[in-house]
Amino acid sequence: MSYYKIKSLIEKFPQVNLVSGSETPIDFLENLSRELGTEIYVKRDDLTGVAIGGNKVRKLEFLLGDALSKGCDTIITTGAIHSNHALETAGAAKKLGLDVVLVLRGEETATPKGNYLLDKLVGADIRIVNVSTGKETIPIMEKIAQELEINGKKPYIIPTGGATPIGTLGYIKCVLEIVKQEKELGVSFDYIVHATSSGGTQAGLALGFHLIKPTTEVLGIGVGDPRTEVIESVWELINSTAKLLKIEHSLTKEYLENHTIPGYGFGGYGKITKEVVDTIKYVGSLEGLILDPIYTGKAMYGTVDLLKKNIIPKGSTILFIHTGGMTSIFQYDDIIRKFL
Ligand code: 5PA
Repeated sequence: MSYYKIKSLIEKFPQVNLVSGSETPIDFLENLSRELGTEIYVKRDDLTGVAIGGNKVRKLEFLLGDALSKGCDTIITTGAIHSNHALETAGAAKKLGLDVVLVLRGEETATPKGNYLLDKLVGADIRIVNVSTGKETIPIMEKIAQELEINGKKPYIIPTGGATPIGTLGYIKCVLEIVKQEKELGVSFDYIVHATSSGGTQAGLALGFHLIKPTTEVLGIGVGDPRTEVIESVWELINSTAKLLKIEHSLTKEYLENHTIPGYGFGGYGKITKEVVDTIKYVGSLEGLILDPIYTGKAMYGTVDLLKKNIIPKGSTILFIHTGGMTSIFQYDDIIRKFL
């Protein structure tokens, strides 16, 4: 399908401009490329603007566009206590003059630190709930929405990570941006590599490249969530987003099974090991680029390892998506210090 066809389909959806300067840079990582014997570039989606930046801002351009088009005035969302998504949503909602309620999974007694501290600084209404899964926060958000409605408010619920077809449009739009930047830079990426969790980033990139430039392989590196659940949610998002766009696609679940890479979760979400800290130091000392310990540090470990194992062949041109999350360094500083 042509670039312009996808562009015109996406433009029909309500959206707000949140990404600073409307696109994020792509930088060549010269020292890392020399070390790894390949051409590796980074897409600076950590610089999307709004709070501390990150991949959620792209999804929020469409999600908040949808909320505003429906006349909503209060955004409700959820995540772990240090969720990047929750902070980005709070920052973006505030910027647009909307109220925001964050339902965060954690302990009432948690010390405000990292993103939880920043959530307070952007003035979010924070409700800490002692539940362990994202699913359990759905009825809690629905109840808050009902209460708000009784008080004359118009709430809009965004699920974990903004993982909806509307949110996924943000990463299809990002594919258009990358393809345009490829032309400007005179490169063609063989591989796109990124951290995957709630699935919208991977669904948007995989569907977008499949439609616009199918020779590019999109690899989602699992960062600790159960792999089968990630594949299920990415698959569901791909199909529901294609339906929303009223288009056919020939991506298969088998493609996702081969492109959702296991083995780099290091014990699960929020677990940080020496290998992850070493990777952050390695990239930091070669490029002055700071990765985070929960998502991008693990995804970069995976990228380097896939190159070592020749699963990504040496000499390939790779675009690593820096999806943000840097503040978790300050959340997990005690653990990180142990591995310095
Ligand atoms: C997150 C997710 P997806 O959720 O789109 O798969 O993105 C994965 C991802 N990088 C990658 C960073 C920095 C992320 O924060 N974060 C979640 C959050 O609540 O912050 C959704 C889990």
